[in-house]
Amino acid sequence: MKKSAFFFASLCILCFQSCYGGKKKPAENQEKKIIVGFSQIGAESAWRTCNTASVRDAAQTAGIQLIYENAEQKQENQIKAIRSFIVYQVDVIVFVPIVADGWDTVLREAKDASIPVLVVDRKIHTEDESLYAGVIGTDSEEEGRESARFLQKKFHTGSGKLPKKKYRIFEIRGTEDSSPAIGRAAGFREIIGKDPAFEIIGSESGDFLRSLGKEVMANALKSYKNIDIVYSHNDGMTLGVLDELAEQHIAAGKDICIVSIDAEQAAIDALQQGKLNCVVECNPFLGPQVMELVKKLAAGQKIPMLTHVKETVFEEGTDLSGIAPRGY
Ligand code: GZL
Repeated sequence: MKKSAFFFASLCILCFQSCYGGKKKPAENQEKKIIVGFSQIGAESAWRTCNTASVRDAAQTAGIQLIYENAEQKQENQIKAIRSFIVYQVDVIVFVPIVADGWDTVLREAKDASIPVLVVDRKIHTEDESLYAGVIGTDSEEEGRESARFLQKKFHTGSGKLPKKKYRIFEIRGTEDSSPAIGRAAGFREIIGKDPAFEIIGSESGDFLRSLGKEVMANALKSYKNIDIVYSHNDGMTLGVLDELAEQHIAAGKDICIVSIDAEQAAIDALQQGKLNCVVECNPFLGPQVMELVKKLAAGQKIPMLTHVKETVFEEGTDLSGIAPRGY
């Protein structure tokens, strides 16, 4: 290589190192610290904030260096963050996909850089499963089915006797095109859609936000007569529903039956006060299990393609006194 070309190439590498720092080599006898790039959706709900804290605390406990990027609810920010992790040559990339589609290109770049990717909480749609090492999260379809099973129990259907009129359900969905919104809608319909005692009269997205949950509920009350049931995809939006019903002097949990998902403390409190009828748990405390999987990936080991965390259902009319503090 000519001297000038060599000089130019060296200059590029130096500039690159100064921009991104590049991975530091450990001192002789120092154990190499695992470096993880973590792209999180943002802070749209108490669940998300708790999930972020769980991952960050677990990284600290495990002695893993975490480079944390908050995408502020934008997929393009997540893609930029993943690209920066690749340039930095992290050992493992961990990300929560805000929506299910649109990840193949950047995940192929990570694969080409031989950096394993762990998908956390939400899922992605891809034809090429080799683009990620595995996913650990919650079973959104089952959360939707559990919500439907509670309604069947409460309204005594499944026994063949049909009510004089169908029970009218209004659904408030989570973030459009996100795997929890898709899964919770599909799981719910798998059961309710086959039950002639119910009809879903309307469905709008509240984007997992309390403010939009309130707005969507206000619009639904204007647009539909006799809503019997509200099925809300997360507690944040449900708290917005409760805000709106209180303003309109509608007795939540009595005039309208409400089923919600997450099980944050405020929702459990509302359940115990009779303002909610069923709360399906969605577990945000994924941090410790994420770090166990990270260690395996950093050591070049395989991990399961899918790990679902355990979840439970809290229902009215059962002993609610024993519910442990939710931690968020
Ligand atoms: C579900 C998670 C959802 C929660 C919401 O796995 O992605 O996102 O249900 C959160 O509260 O905003």
